[in-house]
Amino acid sequence: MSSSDSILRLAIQKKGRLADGSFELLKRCGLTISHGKDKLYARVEEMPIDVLLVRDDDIPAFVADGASDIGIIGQNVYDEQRLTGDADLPEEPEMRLGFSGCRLCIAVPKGEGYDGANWLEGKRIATSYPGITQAWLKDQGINARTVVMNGAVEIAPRMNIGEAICDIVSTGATLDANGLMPVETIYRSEAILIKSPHRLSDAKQAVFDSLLKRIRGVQDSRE
Ligand code: PRT
Ligand code: ZN
Repeated sequence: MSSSDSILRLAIQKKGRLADGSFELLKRCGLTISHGKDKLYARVEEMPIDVLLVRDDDIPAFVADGASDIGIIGQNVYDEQRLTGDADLPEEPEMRLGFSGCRLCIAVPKGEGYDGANWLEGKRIATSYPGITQAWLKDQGINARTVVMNGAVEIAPRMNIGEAICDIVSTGATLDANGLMPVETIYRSEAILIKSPHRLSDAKQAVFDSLLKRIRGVQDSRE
């Protein structure tokens, strides 16, 4: 058996709002990783696991393709790619991990007479999450256009790109600083563990099972 058949590959975010929680989880699992700042790979010392350090947006496709066996990703990014991307992703994550929590909110300029979801009828909503936003609009029976922006969504109303936005909110400070107020919470997210739909070799499956056991142990000790 070649080593690539027995070493489990885990993709995590290299740097950002998921990275700290992901490294912390591994540490609490009793796993040490040697990780150079500019490296793409790190190796877990205690178990045959290679850690791929990448941009979060790339993780679902890596896992769908089997380039990585498992990954840690924000549920928001996962569901958006599931709804709008072409990767073949299972509907249910393997496990919810409880960190990097946030919500997706519709927000409008302060002082707008927002009086419920019908206010959005016929309007333009700027967002990086057109899939999740349109799914919610459909559920509400509302027709509105989504205008896709990949960053700085909060400036859209001022630039007259949209009458409303739908973006990630955690403290609400960003909305407030931009003269916006949240009016609907349409989605709640946290970090999730996802697994490739491709069958793992027996050796990898055994490593995965013992990793899951360690993660469950960490989560039980928190409750
Ligand atoms: O470089 P890379 O592509 O890997 O990272 P990224 O910049 O795409 O993502 P990153 O690290 O910012 O976020 C990764 C994931 O963390 C997101 O997909 C969410 O699942 C989760 N998360 C948790 C957040 C936040 N909290 C958050 N506050 N993601 C983004 N934000 C941003 C939000 O976009 C807005 O600009 O923070 C701002 C709002 O924060 P408040 O506190 O002002 O409300
Ligand atoms: Zn990203």
